[in-house]
Amino acid sequence: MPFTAIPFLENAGLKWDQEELNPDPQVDAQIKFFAKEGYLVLPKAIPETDVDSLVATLKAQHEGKTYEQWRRVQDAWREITLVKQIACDRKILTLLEILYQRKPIPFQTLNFSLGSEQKIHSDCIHFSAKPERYMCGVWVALEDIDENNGPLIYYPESHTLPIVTMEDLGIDGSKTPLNYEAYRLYENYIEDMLVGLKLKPLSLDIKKGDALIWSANLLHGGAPIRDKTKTRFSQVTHYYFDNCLYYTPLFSNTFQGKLFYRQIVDIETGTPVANKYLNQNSGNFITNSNLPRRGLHLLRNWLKLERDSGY
Ligand SMILES: O=C(O)CCC(=O)C(=O)O
Repeated sequence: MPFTAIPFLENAGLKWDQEELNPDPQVDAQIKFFAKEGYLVLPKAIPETDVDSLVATLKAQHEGKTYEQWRRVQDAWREITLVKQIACDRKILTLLEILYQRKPIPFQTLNFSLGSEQKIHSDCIHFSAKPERYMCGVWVALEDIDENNGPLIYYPESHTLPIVTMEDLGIDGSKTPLNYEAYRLYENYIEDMLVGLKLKPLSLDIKKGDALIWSANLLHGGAPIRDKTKTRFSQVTHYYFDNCLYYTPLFSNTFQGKLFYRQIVDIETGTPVANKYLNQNSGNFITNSNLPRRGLHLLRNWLKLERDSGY
């Protein structure tokens, strides 16, 4: 397999039909599907008993609150063993390592009780890496999903599109206030792009315990909830891969090297992971130019925003 700085699956020069990418024909087919479509569905990825027990634990933990009040819980892996267990599921980690040829690092979990209704986006605006595209999401259904409870929607093959950055919108991310105002412009841009390119979405109709992997730049979001009485229990785990530099493009100006670094923690080990660039440790400092002026107060605000918004 040729070495490339980007994930080998994202190498447009690879001749899918002519190369055996894995000796196991089923895995070989999975790799090729993921490379072409940018996503992969894994039926029965997580045992039903674990899923039921996790939903019961989440409900017990939020007793007395409406689902709306805990629609999205970030990083529950710190308190709930089953969340961590799903994030670190050995079979999923092994497959991710095959797909990316690097060790996967689960670094964030989101547990939803209701559909997110989140606008279409690529995770590359929130979680990027250098080399780029070393990131993916794994979405696990904690109950049966259909068109009524706000399923995940996603755009096959959209991962091959260029990555949209804040610079593309004429915005210097390193100077924008650390809030999500500029993000709305990004969402509008993507909305226009979907119309302009006539991209066709799929809606994720899967059963409890099934999962879907999306690649870094695959466009996705949450469909409107048609039946407001329905829950949509699900868990997303976001993964980076080792030996990369991790940062948030939304608050960066990459061309000028002003990167808003992320200090990620490996959920498996509970320890921080060093940012690395070309095999060397890189700084973990934050270079958004708003910070010196408003200092720690702003940083705290941003961290809270990040927590509340799921990023
Ligand atoms: O679960 C959803 O509806 C969307 C989740 C999502 O977009 C994300 O975690 O990046």
